[in-house]
Amino acid sequence: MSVSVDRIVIFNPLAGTIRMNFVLPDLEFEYDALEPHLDSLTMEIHHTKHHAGYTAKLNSAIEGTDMEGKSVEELLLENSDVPAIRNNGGGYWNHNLFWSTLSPDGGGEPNGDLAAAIDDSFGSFESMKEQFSNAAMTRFGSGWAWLCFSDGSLCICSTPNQDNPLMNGGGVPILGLDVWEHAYYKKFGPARGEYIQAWWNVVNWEAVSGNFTNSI
Ligand code: MN3
Repeated sequence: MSVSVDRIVIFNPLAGTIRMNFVLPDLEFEYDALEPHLDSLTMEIHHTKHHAGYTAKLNSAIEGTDMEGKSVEELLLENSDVPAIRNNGGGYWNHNLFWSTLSPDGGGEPNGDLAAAIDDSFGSFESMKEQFSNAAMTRFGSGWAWLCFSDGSLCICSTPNQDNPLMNGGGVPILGLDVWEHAYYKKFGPARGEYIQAWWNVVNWEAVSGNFTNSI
């Protein structure tokens, strides 16, 4: 699995136990670093309110249950029938992937093995980009678009809410785009298509290539 799970161990002197919690990861760049493509205020709210909220609610959902101590991937695979895990574990994992595949130095096209795999699976980078943008555009309501590795090739899909393909055997996501309105409405209003086009300029293909290598 390509996305690291950040956890801290807490010693609770009252309970006399050691508890493990999921931790909101820091971004590797400033909130305004993706301007003018993705705006600073949206990035800050998205990270400190939305992603932080999923993280806190995930920790609450597992506290004191036999789900404590599982990795987030184990929770998604084994416990996604629990709504609080599906929504908040999904939200936690999805945003970890999202931030890690963004960069102020992003955009352009991948190279190496990932570029070859995209050509094999979609014919060309442009064709993949078109299919991915279409999946993101046509996801009704809130959700995500995904580029996944599954059964030896790459595929594109979308999921509702904070679901992801790990939950339903749809493959291992190596790139995901958040199309919830909270991800774009302040800057783009209802123009989701403009947000999608802006986002391509900050995709960190080096990170996506690393995810691809780890998933095959
Ligand atoms: Mn979001």
